[in-house]
Amino acid sequence: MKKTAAIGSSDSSAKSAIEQKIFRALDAFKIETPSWGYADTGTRFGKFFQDAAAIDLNDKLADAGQVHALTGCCPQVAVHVLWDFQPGQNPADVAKLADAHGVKIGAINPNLFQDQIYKYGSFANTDPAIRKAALDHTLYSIDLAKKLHSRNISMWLADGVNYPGQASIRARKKRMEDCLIAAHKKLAPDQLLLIEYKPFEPAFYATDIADWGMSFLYAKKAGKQARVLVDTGHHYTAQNIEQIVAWLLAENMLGGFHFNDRRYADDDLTLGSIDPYQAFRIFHEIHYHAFDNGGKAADIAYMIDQSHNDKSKIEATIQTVVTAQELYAKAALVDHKQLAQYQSDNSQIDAEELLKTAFFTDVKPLIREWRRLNKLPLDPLAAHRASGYEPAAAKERKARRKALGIVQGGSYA
Ligand SMILES: [Mn+2]
Repeated sequence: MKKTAAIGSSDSSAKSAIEQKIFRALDAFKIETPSWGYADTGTRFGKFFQDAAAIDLNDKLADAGQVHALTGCCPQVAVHVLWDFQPGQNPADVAKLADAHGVKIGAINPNLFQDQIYKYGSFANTDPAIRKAALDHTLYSIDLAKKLHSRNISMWLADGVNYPGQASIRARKKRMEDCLIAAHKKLAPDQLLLIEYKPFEPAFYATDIADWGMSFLYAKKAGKQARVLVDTGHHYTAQNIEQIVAWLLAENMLGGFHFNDRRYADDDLTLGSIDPYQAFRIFHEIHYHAFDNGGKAADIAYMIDQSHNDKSKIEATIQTVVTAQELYAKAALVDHKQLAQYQSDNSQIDAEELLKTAFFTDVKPLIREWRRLNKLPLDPLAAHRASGYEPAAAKERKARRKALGIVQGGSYA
């Protein structure tokens, strides 16, 4: 039985093979950070405010720039249209602002869940005027994305109903489809419409896009440029997420991820804090798919969607990114040829051990080496703390809040 060499092995060719796999994985791996992850966010019970939390888009982009400068793998920032753009704001100015902070605007997220008109849904609403308002905002978002050269329009449709009998589930499905088809028609040829799903919350009886199968069918109906977006927190606890990922890869329908970790529901905890093996298994399916595809990796948007109510937002983002790099690199260590052989032989223990060996390999020394070669800090979190960025931001933002009359208070998100 072939053994996977550990790092530090006397077999230098095996060591260099591991090094090559890790460096290649890290060179390719980019993950988008969310603008909202730098601002005060919380739970539905309350927010705990932080002096260093971003106040405006400039702050958010500055924080994202800090994360990218230290990690070298977060060149793009996802934005929410209503949280980040002022009405009538020139997109070119926003692009310039991002440039000034060393980042680019990434996925554009329309806001179809917060306005009062969306009490009974947006695209699935019975009222044609509300559906039109939702569609108009989506088309505006698509246009904004065109001007910002953003490829991904990320659709989080929180539509759903709370009580049995309240709505025709089939009629809601049809209205949702019609709006998605109308939105898809306005995409530029290089744009993608990513459709996110979630089993429950905010609706607690029937969510209109409750699982990956519904997202998949909506995407197929919408058109060729629609894909499924997998938010790792949007599954029931026992769900096998990597199996969903493998299916979507096989069907060329995986558009991207919103990464976060969870223990109970959509907890929005830091990636890898609860179940790092889960994220590893997802990355494994992606690497294995690339192996079977002649080494060509699927074009997937890796994004973070987390809410840090009590952790420092920038530190938590750096922690997430570093963890994502480690798990992606570990998953790249799986010997796919050997795995395929074990699978064909039904050698289940050997196959399983191959995954576990990769997972338990300490990739940190080689990731540090990759950082050194790329002129990045060897320890991004330590470098961030040493930079004094956060205390300075806290001081300046606290004073600016005071000058602007912004009161951090209230108990409801
Ligand atoms: Mn999400």
